[in-house]
Amino acid sequence: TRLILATRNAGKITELHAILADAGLTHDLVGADAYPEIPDVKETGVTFAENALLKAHAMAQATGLPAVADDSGLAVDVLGGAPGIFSARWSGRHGDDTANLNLLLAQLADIDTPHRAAHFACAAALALPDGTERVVEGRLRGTLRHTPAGTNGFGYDPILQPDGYDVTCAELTPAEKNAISHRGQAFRALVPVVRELLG
Ligand code: ITT
Ligand code: NA
Repeated sequence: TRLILATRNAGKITELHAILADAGLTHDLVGADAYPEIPDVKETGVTFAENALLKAHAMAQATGLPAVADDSGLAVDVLGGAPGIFSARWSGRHGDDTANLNLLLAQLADIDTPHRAAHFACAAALALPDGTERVVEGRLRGTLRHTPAGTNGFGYDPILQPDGYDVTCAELTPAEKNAISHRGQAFRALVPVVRELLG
């Protein structure tokens, strides 16, 4: 069966293929780029879960196929949880990872390490064409570096050092990151739900 990955973020798609295959999902996974005619839904939700459901439902409705979606971001304690759902466009330029990361580092320049706690959050949603929906969440807690390190991953990976590690997410291998990440946790929890609803 075909299962649509309702995202156009290349970093997410790479991770989702690995996470879902490792979890034993045998569905034919197809990214949103296979459907260029389907417009991106407006992310009008106020939580990761709401936005993930919006994206999954839009794709399931438009294609008539089951879809999973990911809404995710970085929540910084000292910023009251920002950038949060605005992580992809924190600088004003949607998807400009470098600009977003650099703006955040500038905003936190005077904050010292004990006060740089943050976490990645991911909501993983499944929607069926009949309107059935499920959503689960995962988190990865850590501390923000002052200087980026590492070239793996995407987004804010070069500045988040997971708790218990002395490297950033961008210095982990893809397999190491997926084993502990917000996205890995959320989508591994979604797999039994996919199996239950799709077979
Ligand atoms: P889609 O809506 O098409 O899925 P998007 O990039 O707009 O793509 P989001 O609105 O969920 O997706 O934004 C997620 C942003 O949060 C992403 O651009 C990164 O900046 C950040 N982010 C999410 N997961 C991350 C991860 O694993 N590592 C680093 N940064 C991450
Ligand atoms: Na979003």
